[in-house]
Amino acid sequence: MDNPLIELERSALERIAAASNTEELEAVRVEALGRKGALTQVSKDMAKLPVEQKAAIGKLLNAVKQKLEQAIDARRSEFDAAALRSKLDAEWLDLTLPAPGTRAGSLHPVTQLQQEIEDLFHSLGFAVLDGPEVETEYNNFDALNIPPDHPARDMQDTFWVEGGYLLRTHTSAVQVRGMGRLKPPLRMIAPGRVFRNESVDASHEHTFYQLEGMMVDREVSVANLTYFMKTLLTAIFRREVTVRLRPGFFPFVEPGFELDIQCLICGGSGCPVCKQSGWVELLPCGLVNPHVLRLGGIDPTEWNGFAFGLGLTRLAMMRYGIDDIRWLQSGDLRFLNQFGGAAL
Ligand code: FA5
Repeated sequence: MDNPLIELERSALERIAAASNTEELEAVRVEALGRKGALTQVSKDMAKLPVEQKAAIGKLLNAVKQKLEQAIDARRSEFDAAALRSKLDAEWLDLTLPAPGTRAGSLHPVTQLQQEIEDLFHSLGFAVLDGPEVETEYNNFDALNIPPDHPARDMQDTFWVEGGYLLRTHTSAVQVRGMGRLKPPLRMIAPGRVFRNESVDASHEHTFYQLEGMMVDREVSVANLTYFMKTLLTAIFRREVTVRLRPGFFPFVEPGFELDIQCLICGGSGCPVCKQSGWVELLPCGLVNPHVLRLGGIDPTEWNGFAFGLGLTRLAMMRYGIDDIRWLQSGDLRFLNQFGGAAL
C-alpha cells in the first residue's frame, strides 16, 4: 500500500502548487483530506490489512496527511497575502500630496431663516430668548392655562420624562419664562426645537422648530398682531403671499386664530404637503388670555398682549419649496449643499 500513498501525496502536492485561487485549493483539500477523500478511504482500507502492516501504513498515512495540510496552509497564506497586497494597491493614498483644504460648511436652512427672523424682530424692539428643551410640565402646560385634565393636552402628543419633566411640545413654554424675567411692557421672541410623539409624514416631524413671539403692553389689539404677522411674512417671502385668518382654539389666547398660508409647493391646487387642502397651517396666534398673564405675574387689568407660535420648519419648506419635511433632518449633504449661501 506504500506506493498508492506516495503517489497520492505527489499528485496532491502538484495540484496544491498549481491551484490558482482559494476555491481550487479547497477542491484539492476536499478530494485529498475530506471525509470522503482519498486519505480517508486509505484509512478505512487499513482495517483489512494484517496487523503487522497496520502500524507502518498508519504512520505513513499520518505523515502524508500532515505534509498535505502544511502545504495547503502555506498556499492559502500566499493567496491571503496576494489579496491583501492588491487591496492595499487599490486603496493606496499618496500622503505626500498637499491636503485638499478645509471644506467650508454652511448653516442649515432652518437656522438661516431663524437668524433672519431674529434680525427682523430685533430691529422691531423684541428680545431674543432661549429656553430648555427639557421643560417642566408646569411651564409647558399648567402656566399656559392647560391643567392636567384639560383636553387641549391631547392636541400635543407628549414625550414624558421622569420627575414631572417633558420634552417641550411648543416654544410657548418660553413665554412663561419670559414673563418671569422681563417686566411689562415686553417684546420677546423665542426660537427653538420642539418635540411631539407624532406619526411622521410630508408635513409632520416628531422634532421640529417653532418661533414664539409675545408682546405685552397697554391696549394691544388684533390690529397690532396682524401688523407684525404681515411684516414678518413680507420680509420672509419678499413677494405677495396669500394668507387666511380663521378662528383657532388655544387655551392660552382669547381670541385665538390660525393664520394659514396658501401652499407654495402646489400653488393651492393640493399636494401631500398641504394634505390636498391648498393651505398650510403656519402661524397660530391670538391675544394673551388674562389668566396666563396673571399666572406670569402680570396684572391683566393694566396690561394685555398678543402671542404667536410660528412653525419655523414649515416656513422653511414654503420659503425654499421643499416638498417633504423629512429632508430637513435627513443629514443628506446632497440636500444641504443647496443651501450653502451662509457660511459658518
Ligand atoms: C402651538 O404649538 C401653539 N403653542 C402656538 C401658539 C402660540 C398659539 C402662541 C397661540 C399663541 P400648534 O400645535 O398649531 O400650536 O403648532 C404651531 C405650528 O407648528 C403649526 O402651525 C405648524 O406650522 C407647526 N407644527 C405643528 N406640528 C408640527 C409637526 N409635527 N411638524 C412640523 N411642524 C409642526
